[in-house]
Amino acid sequence: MKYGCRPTLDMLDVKKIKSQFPIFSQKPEKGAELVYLDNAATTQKPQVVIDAITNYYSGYNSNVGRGTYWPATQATQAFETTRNKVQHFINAKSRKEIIFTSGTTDAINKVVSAFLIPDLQVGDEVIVTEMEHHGNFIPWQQACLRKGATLKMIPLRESGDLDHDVFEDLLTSKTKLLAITAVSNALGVVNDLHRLTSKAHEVGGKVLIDAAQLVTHEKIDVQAIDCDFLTFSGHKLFGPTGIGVLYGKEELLEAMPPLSFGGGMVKKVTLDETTFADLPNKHEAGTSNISGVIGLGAAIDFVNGLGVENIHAHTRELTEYALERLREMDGVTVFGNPKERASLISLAVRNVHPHDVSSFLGERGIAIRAGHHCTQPLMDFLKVSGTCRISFGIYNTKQDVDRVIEGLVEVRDFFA
Ligand code: C6P
Repeated sequence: MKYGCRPTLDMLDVKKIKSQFPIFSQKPEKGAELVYLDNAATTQKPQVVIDAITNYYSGYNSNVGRGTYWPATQATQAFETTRNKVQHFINAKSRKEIIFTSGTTDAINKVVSAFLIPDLQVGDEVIVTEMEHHGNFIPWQQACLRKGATLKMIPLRESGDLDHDVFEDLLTSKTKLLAITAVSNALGVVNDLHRLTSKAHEVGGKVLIDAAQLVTHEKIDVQAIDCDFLTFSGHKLFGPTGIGVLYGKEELLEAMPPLSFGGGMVKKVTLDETTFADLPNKHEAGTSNISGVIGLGAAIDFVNGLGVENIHAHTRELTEYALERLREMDGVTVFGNPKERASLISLAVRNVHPHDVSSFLGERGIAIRAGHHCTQPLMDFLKVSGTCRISFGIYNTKQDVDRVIEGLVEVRDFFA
């Protein structure tokens, strides 16, 4: 679909979109129909993505970048076409800047070991935030501990927004890197990436953005943000698990040692030395997750067909409706009140453990997540061990919101 003729929200037929996700057509023998409200954990998969993976395995299964026979050339073309799709999806300058990884966590770990650690000196500083997912926290923390560097943390204001005044005070000439999530997976806070990035650059720091939760929230433009690295996972974008993307500015990826070593990433190997392939192959050792890449390509087509802005408009409407209903409820606390919120809500039911809430709802076919959401520093800030999280996707409806609210009323009254 051409950009200019995308459907508007009113034209999006959610029922029709939902029918493209086979999981929702299941009629469970026992229990209620699935109300899936755990989209921040992973999204469901549309038939086009499942078909793309099946077609690869049944129609042209081969390794890529090696063979010259027909299934291999077709597989290589599908694989490399996805790289172009990712490039355009995030508006990277060049396809050489797109490296396939197994996910966000893998991409961040690779930047830590190939970019940060080799140059990290005692006394250098890395800045993260109090809202980071452990995947964008522990790798930096461990690198700093190992190398005698300092890990600094941008605190949150009561609303859940970052405290930008403190952030600016944290920046020094020793700031090596700022690692920041675009969207908090536990509070839904959306960060001001342009402002944070430009401030870090003023002191010469590099910036990595964890975009795991951003991909269905807004159209990503790495050139406009001017970040140095950006990572995301396919499975939160209606794509398969086990595939993710590392974007890096070409000059940085060029200067870095390979993310890992092995087949497919070399020009010449002798007993004494190895010369490495050009970007992007230099950073993709071994056989890639080919079906995952092809599935990711189909997921990007699916999302482009709908328009990220339309997905977001729909899920934002549901989020606002849910917030309105939750705020009317006695015995329920919503965490955070950020300036800009993505399509997720963390809450607590008075005197009920989050896991009891999620189990109770789960028995009624309502899928939410409970726990610390891999954000324990944030839970410490909130002074709780965990929360209940509702997160919306394109196939959710107001009826789903009503179902979860009814469930919360029941759980509250049951445990009262
Ligand atoms: N958050 C959630 O339920 P992986 O597992 O590598 O695909 O993504 C890790 C990750 C990194 N950053 C953020 C902001 C995330 O939300 C996640 C994954 C899931 O919130 C699973 S814990």
